[in-house]
Amino acid sequence: ELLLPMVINTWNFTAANVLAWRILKQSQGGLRQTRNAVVEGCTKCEKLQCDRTVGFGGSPDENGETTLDAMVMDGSTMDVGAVAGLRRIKDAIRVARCVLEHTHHTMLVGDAATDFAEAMGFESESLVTPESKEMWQQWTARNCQPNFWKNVYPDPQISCGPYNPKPTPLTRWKEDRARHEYEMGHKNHDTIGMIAIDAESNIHAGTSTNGALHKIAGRVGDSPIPGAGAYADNEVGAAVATGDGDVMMRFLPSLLAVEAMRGGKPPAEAAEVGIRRILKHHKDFVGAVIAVDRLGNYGAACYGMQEFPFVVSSPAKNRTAKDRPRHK
Ligand code: SD4
Repeated sequence: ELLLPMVINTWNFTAANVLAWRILKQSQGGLRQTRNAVVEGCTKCEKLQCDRTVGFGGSPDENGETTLDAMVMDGSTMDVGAVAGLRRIKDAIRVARCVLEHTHHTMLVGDAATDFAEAMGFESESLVTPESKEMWQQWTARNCQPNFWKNVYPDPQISCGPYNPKPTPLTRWKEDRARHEYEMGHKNHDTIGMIAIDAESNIHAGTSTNGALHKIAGRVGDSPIPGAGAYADNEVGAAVATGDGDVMMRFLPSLLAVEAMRGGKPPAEAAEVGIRRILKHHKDFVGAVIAVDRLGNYGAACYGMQEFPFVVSSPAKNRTAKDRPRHK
């Protein structure tokens, strides 16, 4: 069975997969298109604001602003381009690509990344939408419900006060996020992570996200960090991760998965290695890893979610596959 070329990505982000697959198939004739496939596939999600967790107008931070994290990694050269906390630019992964192709650096952050993007010709504009403003207002309004906060801030003047000044923001963030995740049934974490492999086993992996809900301004997740959000090595394969980035980035689950495949594990087991390592230390963690070997065999593992859908296109398959249910 022919498994290559292939495009695989997290969640039900089918439109991104379809576009990447179309680009990749144009590679027949020797032109390597895996980079275009991953970058333009993830760009599709940024434009569609997939699940409102990719692209502009989602996951507003404490100041009401949306910032973007993205990365692209080339498994043949081991080059990486990434942006973190990118402000006022919608095309996060295209800017990450510019970091890869036009600099000797790996990652640019914040306002300076915006300056770089503008120098590369990207338009700067607000990433706030009426919807993200509403999300932010609801979040801040919720912080003013005296009952919810009375255990955290016994003084009703503080718990129900104006949003500024900000008392112990970390505590508030954790409490509010826990409550939100309960309400949403863990719908918080929806980064796009995509892997494209051509017929010669050339690999690119990439990610794009607007990060986590209810974050302090300046927070960066796992997605732009090589080995955490994604990793690719033509000699072995690639992996991408999605989930609670604050925890995941401490364990580099994508690197763990690739190294497990290098050690001989099949992809599904390799993906599990990353998840299990995190679980040893964080029982309440929510996340998933997809792993693909250089021949196009793939597998995934998830924890803390009912199911983890992902999308695959290859000569053998063009469908949405569902991973096994959560591990115990
Ligand atoms: C982050 N990992 O910034 C991202 C969020 C996410 O699926 O949704 N991942 O933590």
